Amino acid sequence: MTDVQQLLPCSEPVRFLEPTGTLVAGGPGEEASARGYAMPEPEALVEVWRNMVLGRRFDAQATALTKQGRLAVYPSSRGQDACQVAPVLTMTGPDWLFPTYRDSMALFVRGLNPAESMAQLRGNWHSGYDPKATQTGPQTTPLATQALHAAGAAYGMVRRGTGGVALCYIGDGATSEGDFHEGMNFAAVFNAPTVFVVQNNKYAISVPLAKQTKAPSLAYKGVGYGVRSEQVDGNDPIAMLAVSRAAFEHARSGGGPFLIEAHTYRMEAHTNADDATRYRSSDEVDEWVGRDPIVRLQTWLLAEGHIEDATVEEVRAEGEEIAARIRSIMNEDAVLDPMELFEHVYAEPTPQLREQAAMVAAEEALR
Ligand SMILES: Cc1ncc(C[n+]2csc(CCOP(=O)(O)OP(=O)(O)O)c2C)c(N)n1
Repeated sequence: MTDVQQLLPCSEPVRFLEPTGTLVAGGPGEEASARGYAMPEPEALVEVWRNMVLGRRFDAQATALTKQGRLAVYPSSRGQDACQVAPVLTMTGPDWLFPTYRDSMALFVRGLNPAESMAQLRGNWHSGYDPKATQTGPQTTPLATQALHAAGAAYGMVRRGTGGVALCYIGDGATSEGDFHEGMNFAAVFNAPTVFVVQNNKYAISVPLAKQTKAPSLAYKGVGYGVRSEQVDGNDPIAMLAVSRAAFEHARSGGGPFLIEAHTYRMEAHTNADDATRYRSSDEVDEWVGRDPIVRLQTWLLAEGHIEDATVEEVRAEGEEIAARIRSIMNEDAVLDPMELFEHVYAEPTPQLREQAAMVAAEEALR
């Protein structure tokens, strides 16, 4: 293969498992095999399935908490479960994660304490967890800024010789941002071990992909920077794990960054504040519900005897316990100091800020 061919994605999204839950006849194809994407072992796939089931229960609970006024906002990743789980399970000790607002399920799978990870979505604090202690950047809302954080952190890990890889999630819409360009370019030029996972869920709020890009696949955006790139069926958990493993291996072994475009779909609205029926049809949603990544893998695991009906019931029950624990955590009111509003705004507070802080302090004193 020429250098350019080594960067190019497969002509079709990599797929191991059909939406019906049977393996693709003849395997994922010559192109995918030539790129080294190998069928993962069943135990790893059971772990992906288990985490998807638990992650989805977490996601459903978080959505319910918005309806109960316990969370201010929640961007669901229901339907994107394979994208949220497989790359995170590929991470090892020295690696760092750089998530967006959409990636709460990934944080849950990473093992973050929900009381801390949900503080921001509750509107209590900028980021409730300690990025250094958890090796996880804050969930960024300014689109694509995390691409710069990830590329910089990855380069820092090379300089320090930690052997770590930075995993960066990003949305399809955010690949139109300048920060995406700068992050990709920096990572490529400095050979920074960064795995960019573009979750192409087909919409940037109400803007469909066709109004976002003319690129035949978002993976081609990586090629322009000299970044090895791939497109994957993001609702096929087997393909997501196989390609994530290759991407991490490529980055960790000095090959530089890797871009994965995961073709997937956001089954819920953009957030609880959005009405998705205004810009997409229920037929379209139903079609994607039929490609549910959990049902797909579960069907195959059951058919192959890697799990049993009892395993499904056990994991379901575990999910209910987790949901109950999250409810009780989130039903407790956090103790907040309103004066914190004025901290960390400027190194030297402006006169206006001091005046406002004095007003709030006076009101608080009357309580
Ligand atoms: C720099 C910036 N511009 C605009 C917005 C407003 N905004 C929030 S989410 C969003 C759509 C993002 O879509 P995408 O990147 O596809 O991610 P998804 O929400 O689908 O996960 C926009 C435009 C923002 N948060 N930051």
